[in-house]
Amino acid sequence: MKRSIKGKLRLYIHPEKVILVSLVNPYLKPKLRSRFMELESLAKTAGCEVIGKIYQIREAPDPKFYIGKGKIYEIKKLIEENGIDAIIFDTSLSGKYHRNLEEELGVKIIDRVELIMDIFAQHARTKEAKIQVELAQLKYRLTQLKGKGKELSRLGGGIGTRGPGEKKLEVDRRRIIERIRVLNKELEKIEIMRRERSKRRRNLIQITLVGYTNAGKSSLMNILTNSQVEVKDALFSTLDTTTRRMKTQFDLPVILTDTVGFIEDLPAELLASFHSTLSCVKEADILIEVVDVSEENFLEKMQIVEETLVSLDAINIPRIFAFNKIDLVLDKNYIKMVSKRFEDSFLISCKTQEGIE
Ligand SMILES: Nc1nc2c(ncn2[C@@H]2O[C@H](COP(=O)(O)OP(=O)(O)OP(=O)(O)O)[C@@H](O)[C@H]2O)c(=O)[nH]1
Ligand SMILES: [Mg+2]
Repeated sequence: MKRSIKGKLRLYIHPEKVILVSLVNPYLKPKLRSRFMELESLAKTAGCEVIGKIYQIREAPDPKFYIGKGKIYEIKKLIEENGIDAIIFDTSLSGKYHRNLEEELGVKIIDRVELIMDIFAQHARTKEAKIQVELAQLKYRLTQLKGKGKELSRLGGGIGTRGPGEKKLEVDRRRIIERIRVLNKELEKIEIMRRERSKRRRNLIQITLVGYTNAGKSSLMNILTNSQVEVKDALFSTLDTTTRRMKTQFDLPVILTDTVGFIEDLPAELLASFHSTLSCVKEADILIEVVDVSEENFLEKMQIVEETLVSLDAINIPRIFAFNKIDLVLDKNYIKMVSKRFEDSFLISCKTQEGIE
């Protein structure tokens, strides 16, 4: 136990030990490595220690346990040998799979959606973000309770059970519905204030930073507007919007907004709950898409940003491409060649400030 600065007693609990499980169909096998890497980053960001990784290539999931019997046996052995706290599946699992797996394995079962939401819950700072995350979590819980009268049995606390501010999430269906109603009302009030603010900004040129999570949006925001938005090598560090005046060569009234990043299979519940935070994307005059070109699969991630912009109704907004982290790239010629395919593109480094004026 340690004493925090404010003098409150805080428990420092050991990280939860987890196993990552991915099931892919044969066509998606080439994506397995990058998916596992991303799942591992998500698990680490959520504060877990990854003990094992298991994958299975199958045409279709097993009807009872999602993965095959042999894999279940392998996981059981790992649980016995290592004292595992939770198994994280790289997919959105139905309530039925959740229950069957929990009963069979006797440990907590977490899916990708819950994992992402758990990170959002831990990172939410403002009242608006907290409400949006809790709403998304509760709506997801409800979909899992569908068709069953019984409550969700969640083994233990920690990952997957946390709400914003370490509050425990509601598990009772009736109370979930009531809480969703209350949260929706609160969110409505905040949205009215946000709309007022955005009305006042109508005569300004609005530029919004978009991109995959951890691409360097907040880093670029800080450089361009001299701000101090938190920058971290973690997924979803930013969950709120920051808007600042930006200096330009032409003395135009330009404001720049930094916001939440995207990810493959961004849970629909989160996208819906965050529609007000993400309104700065749809309402922008120009978007700057920040791309981390030090990642080998950056083109795939650009495709996911593309799809997310479609679902946000922002695909027709003029876009500038900032190919970031060029300082980490050895084969700069390849990136230069790729960037030529995009009309307005810049090769930059927020670290060395190369390419940024
Ligand atoms: N080497 C290098 N690292 C960078 C560069 N730009 C950003 N980073 C690092 O990348 C990590 C993520 O940067 P952020 O600015 O927080 O990224 P973000 O897109 O705002 O991420 P989220 O808010 O989590 O979605 C941090 O560790 C940064 O220091 C760069 O040009 N070069
Ligand atoms: Mg950020």
